[in-house]
Amino acid sequence: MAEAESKHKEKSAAPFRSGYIAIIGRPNVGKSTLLNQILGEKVAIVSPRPQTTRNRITGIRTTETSQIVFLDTPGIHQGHSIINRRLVDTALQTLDEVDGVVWVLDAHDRIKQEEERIAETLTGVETPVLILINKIDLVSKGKLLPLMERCAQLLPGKEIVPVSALKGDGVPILLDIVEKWLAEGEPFFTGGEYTDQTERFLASEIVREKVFNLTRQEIPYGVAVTIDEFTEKEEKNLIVISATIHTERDSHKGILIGKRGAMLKEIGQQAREELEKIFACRVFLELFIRVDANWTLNPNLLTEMGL
Ligand SMILES: Nc1nc2c(ncn2[C@@H]2O[C@H](COP(=O)(O)OP(=O)(O)OP(=O)(O)O)[C@@H](O)[C@H]2O)c(=O)[nH]1
Ligand SMILES: [Mg+2]
Repeated sequence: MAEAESKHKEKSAAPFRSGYIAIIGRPNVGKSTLLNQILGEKVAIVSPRPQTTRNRITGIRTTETSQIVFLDTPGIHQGHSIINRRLVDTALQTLDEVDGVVWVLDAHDRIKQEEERIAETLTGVETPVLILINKIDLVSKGKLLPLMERCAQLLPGKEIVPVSALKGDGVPILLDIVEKWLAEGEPFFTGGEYTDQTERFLASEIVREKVFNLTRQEIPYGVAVTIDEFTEKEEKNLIVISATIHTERDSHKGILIGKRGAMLKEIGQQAREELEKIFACRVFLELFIRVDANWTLNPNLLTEMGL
C-alpha cells in the first residue's frame, strides 16, 4: 500500500524544469540588485552608478521543482568605446541563448531612448519576455499606472510586473512566471552552488565595487581589478588575497591612494570585511595600484579580464 502510494505521488508530481533566464535593461535600473535578491546571496556587485556590471554574472536558483539559471548582464546603452561596445554585445548576445528574458526598467526614472531601442530589439525576439518595473518603493501608486501603460505601448502583449528588487516585493510573482517558461529537464548545476563564478573573480569584483562606491566622477570607469594571488590556508581558516587596481592616469592613482593612503585603506578594509562574510573565514587582503594608460583600449587585456 505504502509503495503504491509513493508510486502514485511520483507520477503526479510536476516534472522538474530547468533553463536560463536573462536579466537585461539600461544601466542602473537594478538588475544586479534583483539577482542578489532572488538568490538571497551576493553574487553581483551593485553601485549607485551606471555601468557597474561588466561581465555576464550567473546566479543559480534551485528548488524542489526547478532550476533557474539567471544571467545578469551589463546595462545596455549607447557607447562607442571598445569597452562599452563589449558590454552591450555581452548583454545582447545573451538574448539568443536563453529560455526567457526579464527586461528591467526603473519606475523612478523616465523612459529613455535606451528603453525604446531595447523594446525594438525585443520585438524581433521569439523568446518570452517579462517587463519588470523596479524600484516601486520610490514611487507612488499613481505614477505606476501611466508607466505600465507606456510599457504596454513600447512592447505590446507582454506581462508587466512591478517590483522592488531592494525590498523583495513582487519578486515571487516574477519567479512564478519565469518558472513556467522553462522546459522539462535535468538541472544544469548539481553541486548546490548558486553561482559559477570563481572565488577569485568574486574577490576582484568586490574590490571594484568598493572603488565604485568610494570614488567619484570618472575614476571608477577607468579602473579594473586583477587578482595576483589567492591562497587558501585551511589550517588557519584564512584566505590570502593580493590584488592590483589598474587605473588609467597618475592623477587617478593619487586619488585612489588618498591622503596618507587613507582611500586605499578604506577600499581595502571594506572589501576585506565583505569578503570575510562571503567566504566565512578570515581574509588577508593586500592591494596594489598600477597605472596603465591604455587598459580600456587594449583588447587583449580586456579579454584577460573576461570582457
Ligand atoms: N530604492 C531602490 N533602489 C534600488 C532598487 N533596486 C536597485 N536599486 C539601487 O539602484 C542602484 C543600481 O543598482 P544595480 O543593481 O547596480 O543596477 P544595475 O541595473 O545592475 O546597473 P548596471 O550594472 O550598471 O547595469 C543601486 O544604488 C541600488 O541600490 C529598488 O528596488 N529600490
Ligand atoms: Mg549590474
